[in-house]
Amino acid sequence: MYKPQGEAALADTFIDIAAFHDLAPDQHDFRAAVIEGLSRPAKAIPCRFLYDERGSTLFDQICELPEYYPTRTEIAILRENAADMARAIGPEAQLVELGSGSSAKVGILLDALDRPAGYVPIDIAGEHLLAASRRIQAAHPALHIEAICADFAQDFDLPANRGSGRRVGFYPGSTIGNLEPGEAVGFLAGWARRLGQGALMIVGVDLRKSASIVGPAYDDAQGVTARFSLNLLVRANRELGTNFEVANFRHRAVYNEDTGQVRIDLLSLVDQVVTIDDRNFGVARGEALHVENSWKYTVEDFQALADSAGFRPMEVWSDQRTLFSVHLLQAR
Ligand code: AVI
Repeated sequence: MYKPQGEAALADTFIDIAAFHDLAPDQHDFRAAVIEGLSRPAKAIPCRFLYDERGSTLFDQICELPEYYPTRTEIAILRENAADMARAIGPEAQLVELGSGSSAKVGILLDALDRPAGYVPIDIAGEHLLAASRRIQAAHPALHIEAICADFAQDFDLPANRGSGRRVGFYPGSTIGNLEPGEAVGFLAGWARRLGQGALMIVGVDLRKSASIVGPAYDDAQGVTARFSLNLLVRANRELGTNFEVANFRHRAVYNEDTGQVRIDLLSLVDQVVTIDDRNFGVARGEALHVENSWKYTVEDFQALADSAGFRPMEVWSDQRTLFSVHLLQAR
C-alpha cells in the first residue's frame, strides 16, 4: 500500500478511498530521458517530468496567477454549463480524470451529476493525488474512488465500471496542448479505445488568441512559471545527482500567433558543463534546453483533431471572450 509522507500524510488522515494503485514509472525513466535529451543536438527534456511534488505545487500556484487565464476561465465554463453536461452524461456515471492534480474542477461536475457511481483520478504525483482523492471522498461519501498513480500516457487497465451509467473521461486544463498535435491524435485514439465505444470524454482546450494575452500567462510578473520550469533542473539535481547550476539558466516562453504554439525553453546564460553519471554535456551560452510546448487550437481545428482520433464532437462550451473551450466528445 502507498504510504503518504509529509503534508499529505497529515491531510484528511481519517478518510479512506476504495483503492490506491501505485503504477508510477521508476527513476530509470527520468534518468534515461535526461541523458537522451542532453545528447541531442537540440536539447530537450519531456514536460511530463515537470510534475514532481514541488512542480505540482508550483503548477497549482500558476493556476491562481492573475495572468494565467485558462484555469479560472475553464472553471467558469464548467460552473455555467455543469447542468447541461450532467444531462448529456446521465445517471451513475464513472468519471476517469486524466491528470487530476488537485481535483478542483471535477468537484463541479460531481456536484451536478445524478448519483455519480465512480471516480478514477489518475496522476503522477502520488501525495498530491491521495490528498485530493481524500478531499473528494469527504465531499462525496457514496462515491467509489480508485486512484491510480501513473503517467496517464502509460498503458494500464482501468478499474471495472461501477454502476450502470456511462464511462466519462475528464481531461480538463488544456493538458492536451502539451502534446504535439500529431501526438494528441494518437493519445486521444488510445483513450477512445480504453474508455470504450459510446463512452464520453470532456476535454478542456485553450483557444488561439492574441500574444498580448497568451505571453504573460507563460511568463508571469511574480516569476512562478519560471520557478516551475527551472524546478526540472532542481529535480534532476536531487534525484539524478546532476550538477545543473540553476542560476545559470533563464526561463523563456515564446508564443507564435501564426501556429498557436507556446514554446518554453531554459536558456543557458553561460558556457557550462552538465554532468550526469560521469558523462559530461557542454551547454553553450544562449543554447536552449526545451522543456515544454503548450499548443492553442481553434474550436474547429480541435474538433477535426478529435474526429480523426475516433471521437465524434457532440457539444462545445466557451466563455464570452472565447478564451477557452470545453468539448464533449463521444467515442465511435
Ligand atoms: C498543464 N498545462 C496545460 C499547462 C499549460 O498551460 O500548458 C502547463 C503550464 N506550463 C507553464 N504554465 C502552465
